[in-house]
Amino acid sequence: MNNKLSVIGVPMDLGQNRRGVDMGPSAIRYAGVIERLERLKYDVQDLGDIEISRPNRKEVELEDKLRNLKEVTDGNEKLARAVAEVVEKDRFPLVLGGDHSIAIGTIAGVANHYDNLGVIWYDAHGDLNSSETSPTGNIHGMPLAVNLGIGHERLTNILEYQPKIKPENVIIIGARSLDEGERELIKEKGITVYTMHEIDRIGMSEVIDQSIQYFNGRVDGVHLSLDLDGLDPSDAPGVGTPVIGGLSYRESHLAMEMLAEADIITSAEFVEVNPILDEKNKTATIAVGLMASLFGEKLK
Ligand code: 6HN
Ligand code: MN
Ligand code: MN
Ligand code: MN
Repeated sequence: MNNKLSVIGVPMDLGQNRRGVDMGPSAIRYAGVIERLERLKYDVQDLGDIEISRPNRKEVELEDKLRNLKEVTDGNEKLARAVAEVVEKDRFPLVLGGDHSIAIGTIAGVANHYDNLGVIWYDAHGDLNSSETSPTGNIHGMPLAVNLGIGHERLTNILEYQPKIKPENVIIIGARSLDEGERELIKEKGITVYTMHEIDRIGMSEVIDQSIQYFNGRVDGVHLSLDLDGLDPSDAPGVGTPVIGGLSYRESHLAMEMLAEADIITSAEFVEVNPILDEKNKTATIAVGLMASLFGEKLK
């Protein structure tokens, strides 16, 4: 694993309609992320937060059926440039959200440094909507589609290239809430999805083993996009779109440790931590625990 990490916070809450997730980066820092990673002997550089401009109006606005399109686009442009700079310096970008719309910027910043970037999308949702299929108009339900080149041109064309990733290089883990249009897209593009049903049947250990084997020889980097709502709300209550029946902290912890052992992750983001909806910063604390495991923390 690259021993130089750069941490970027993204106080973004405009990709959905519940306030508070913009405080995710503060909550995760408060839970001790920097110190924990330094203890693991990483050279950690905290680049602070990307500046997100607030909409100059009272009510959230739909443009082309997309909520806060301008502010979400602008924030992701800035994030993409910051992430690209980190990758160019051969450092590992670790991005703290913010709602999941920020995966548009993170992956835009990472993907053109690889021929075949693999993506693990750890989430209760597919985030494969577009304005045509979205039930909400919330851009945090769209970033995976955007990265595949599907969606509003202003979003798909960030950093002026597209698509960022190929459908055969994506693995979704933890899905249990997919909209109709998302299910159709998964079929049409042949995207690999481990739903909760499959994870229950074969176990997380096998899911991660299969994922590692699948990526082996096929990709030249793997981005982990971890939405805390992939976990069950009993473990991670501080999220805006909780879905019952999710992954436990233990399963998630195991997944991170196996990814660390295989040493395949080259960039990562942890998103959707909402301290206003949380219980005593539990979700941010769990996020930091998962990051520590991903970066190699072990008991012996
Ligand atoms: N997330 N599928 C729903 C929508 O509005 O498109 C929920 C999306 C949730 C997105 O949690 O990152
Ligand atoms: Mn998500
Ligand atoms: Mn989600
Ligand atoms: Mn551990």
